[in-house]
Amino acid sequence: MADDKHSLQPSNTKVEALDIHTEEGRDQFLTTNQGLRINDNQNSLKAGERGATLLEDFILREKITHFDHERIPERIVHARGAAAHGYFQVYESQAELTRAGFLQDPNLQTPVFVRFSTVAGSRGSTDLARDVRGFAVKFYTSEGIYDLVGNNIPVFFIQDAMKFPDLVHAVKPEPHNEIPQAASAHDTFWDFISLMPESMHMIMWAMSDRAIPRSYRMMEGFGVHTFRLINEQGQARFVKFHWKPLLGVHSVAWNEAQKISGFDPDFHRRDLWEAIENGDFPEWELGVQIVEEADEHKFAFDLLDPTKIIPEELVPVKRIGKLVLNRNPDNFFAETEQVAFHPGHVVPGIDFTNDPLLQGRLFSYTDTQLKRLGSPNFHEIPINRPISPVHNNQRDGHMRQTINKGRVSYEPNSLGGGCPYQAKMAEGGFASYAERIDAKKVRARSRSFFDHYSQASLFFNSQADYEQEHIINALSFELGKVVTPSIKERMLYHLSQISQTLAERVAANLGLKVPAKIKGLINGSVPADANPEDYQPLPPQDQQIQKSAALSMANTVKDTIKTRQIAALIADGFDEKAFKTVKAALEAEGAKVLPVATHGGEITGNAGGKVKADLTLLTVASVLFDAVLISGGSQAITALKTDGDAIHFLNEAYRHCKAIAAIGDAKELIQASFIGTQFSKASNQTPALTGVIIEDDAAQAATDFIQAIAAHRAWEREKASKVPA
Ligand code: HDE
Repeated sequence: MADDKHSLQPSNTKVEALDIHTEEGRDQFLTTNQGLRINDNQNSLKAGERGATLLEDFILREKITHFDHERIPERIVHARGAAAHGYFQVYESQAELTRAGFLQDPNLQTPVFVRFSTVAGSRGSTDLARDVRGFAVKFYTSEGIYDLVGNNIPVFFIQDAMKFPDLVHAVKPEPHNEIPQAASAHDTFWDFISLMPESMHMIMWAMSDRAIPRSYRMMEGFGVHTFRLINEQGQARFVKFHWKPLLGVHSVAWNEAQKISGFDPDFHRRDLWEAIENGDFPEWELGVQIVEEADEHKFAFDLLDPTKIIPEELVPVKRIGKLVLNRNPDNFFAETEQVAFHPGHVVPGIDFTNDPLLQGRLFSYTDTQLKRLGSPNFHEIPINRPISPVHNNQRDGHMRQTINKGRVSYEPNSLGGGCPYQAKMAEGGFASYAERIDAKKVRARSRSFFDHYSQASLFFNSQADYEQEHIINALSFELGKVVTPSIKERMLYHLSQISQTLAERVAANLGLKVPAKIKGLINGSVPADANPEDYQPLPPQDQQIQKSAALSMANTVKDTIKTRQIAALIADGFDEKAFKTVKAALEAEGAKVLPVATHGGEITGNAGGKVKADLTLLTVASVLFDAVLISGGSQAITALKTDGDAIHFLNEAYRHCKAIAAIGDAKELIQASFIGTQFSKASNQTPALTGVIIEDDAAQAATDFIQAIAAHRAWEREKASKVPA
């Protein structure tokens, strides 16, 4: 009888006699979920070797039943995400602003779990979709969980939660054919948007490069809504939350984003994971914009309107602490998938405002977790458990983990000694901010929410030339994919309210004219027959900001190349000395130099040294890197010059405005590529050659290359030349 199933173990598995009474011994064996050791995991129980499988096979049934139930509903929005553990530490006590415990002590590190996400695509979609990114932070504070559930864009599409299901239905794949996945470039989205003028500010952001980040580590985060901070004395102030990445805010090019989606749909997820594995811990500073209660009405926009920012020129962002992500999850499902955020998870000292979008969110998130995680006990899933103790009289329910003791499950009680008690404020009890309310019950929107274009214009006008160009191209791409002409026309009208140039440029690309007027706008607050000019109270001139430097990514941090991925194109015979010199210089600045070779295995340099090439031109593409280094070596350059993939690699990196360094005879490879055509045209100073370093001296090349990589992209090249790649 073949009962010694150890003999079925793969031959390289070491099987030793273990003491089954030790933990180690017990851990060695495959068991059922009831702890029964399994003797055969290869064959189901049959009526004879060639017979039918028996219903009796409880081991098979348990295994397959569990498998059948492995999937839970994905998030209706933000389904695709990646997350990491870390900590938050305040720089100095914020007691003056808030009584929140985790914002008091600069020596305290509060554990956090942060999940980044795209919004529209499903779980298996691509990271590089043009989309808003979620930026949700769970703080495990000693006073309970605090969730700051924000986005990488500081405003939102709609002003009232009532419109959220419509917005999401419009952007998701169209219901009749489930097309397109993870894309807003289709009729239903733009149909809805073109009927919602309040979305125009957000549209400017979503069509900008903010919607195609280089990395989760290089995006800003925003709480979006105005919240309240309340200090020990009960004094309240308005607050907007910001996350500022220390590596700066950077994006990729749209053409690049589309290609990355094919080459590596996990690009952002992998980037986050690898940075943390490499010890390059992503960091952000928490910023606050504080507005005194007395100043609530001093702005040209309403603080409660989530389609508006507070320009940093009006209220500066004060950086009060640092977020560091330093540990990857152990298990994607257990942590990243099961984490349950909720803007209503607050701690004493942080409170809400009447932003009508925020108010709706306060209901939605618990509801969605009940559906998605299946039970009101989702707070007991390890990733959702507060570190502070939970004591209440809630009981039972699906998958209850806590074993509550005793017979008392009500309050007030005397049988349980009155426990658990309510906490007074002085004992850390949460008491909602006693905002004075004296109002009629209405379904309406305040007129102070009606200016839909000023801040959209502010955003567009604040962009650098090349950023405006990208917005024009993005809108032309998206509306170019729209089939219904009236939708495009409505959008052109709205764009003309933001910037006439913007509207005309997009119209020219679409082969349409900008309409002077459009009828029938409906946005829930504006009568269908209203003339837009009648209902847009423009802010007083002295309160209008024409440009805000903080809105342009051109003004971001550009002094570091930390964690940048540099492709070193090599082939046998490469110039080892130059390669080593530049590699050492880049690595000293924290960049990663990754040899990309003509073949796998070992590549032999011109002095006989060997480099292991994990990446080859067959497996990777330029879009997966920030910059390209070619170290020269005549034999290598001869091989690369005749390799179509190598030439394409260079052309494409050039098209996407990346830094390129060629040392010594590597210049020949540059000349064999499209970049060579730019040399014949002009001198080294032309914008077409910004960020292209051609040098004989490796040390000098390294210095110039580092500067060019830190600038992130030489976007001025886009204007100078059109590249066939
Ligand atoms: Fe969300 N949102 N949202 N949202 N949201 C969800 O909750 C919702 C809004 C945001 O990584 C859902 O657990 C409504 C604004 C992030 O797990 C759901 C409204 C902002 C995440 C939901 C909004 C966000 C979500 C889906 C309008 C930026 C991902 C799954 C009233 C401030 C969190 C889930 C994660 C997730 C509802 C608007 C950010 C359905 C009803 C504005 C980052 O509950």
